Amino acid sequence: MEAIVRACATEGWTARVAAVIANRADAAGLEFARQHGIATAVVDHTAFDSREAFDVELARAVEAHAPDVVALAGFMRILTDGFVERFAGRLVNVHPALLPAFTGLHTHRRAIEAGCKLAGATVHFVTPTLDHGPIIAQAVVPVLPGDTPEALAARVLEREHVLYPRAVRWLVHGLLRTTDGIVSHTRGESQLLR
Ligand code: NHR
Repeated sequence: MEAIVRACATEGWTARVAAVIANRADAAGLEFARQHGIATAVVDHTAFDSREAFDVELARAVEAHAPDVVALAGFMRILTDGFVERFAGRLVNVHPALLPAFTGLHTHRRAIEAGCKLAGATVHFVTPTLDHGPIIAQAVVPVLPGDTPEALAARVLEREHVLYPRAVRWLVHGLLRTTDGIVSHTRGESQLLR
């Protein structure tokens, strides 16, 4: 999230970050947002009886800012179909694995245990099926001998901080086209970050 805020400010995007919204009042990104004059909101999922009820309120909080793009950044609650469909085509996530491999949690440990020599991160459109939306961009890193999940996570995260702002900028600037579930950059920029 911080990388997106910084890229937006320093790269002259024709956009601004309208709001930072969290489900936890102690999310570190909220303080960062306040310090940068960005509106914040908290929708506490523990205050709702169901995922549907939480997502209705979350959607209300998001729509209050009329965003063109909604970027999940460290957001850890699985979203209902209703929420995802409402923001279809403008809802994106960065997942710390080379999708479609290693959806879900503990991706780095699972990649090491599988003996993978490559790992990475994927920016994708969010669809109702978890970690399954059309792939916008991927970054690859090596898995090194003796890697721990923590060491691999740090290597991947460093690339996520380059990859995700770039992908969000493309979306904001209308440079992406999706055909039959395949996302392409309209000017042919590489969607693979090495
Ligand atoms: N929602 C939908 N519908 N589709 C996706 O692809 C989503 C999503 C919500 C979040 C981010 C994803 C990640 O990149 C994301 C993608 C949380 C979980 C999870 O199991 C899974 C994937 C992701 C985020 N969450 C648990 C839950 O019950 C809670 C886990 C926790 O609180 O630590 O929601 O990592």
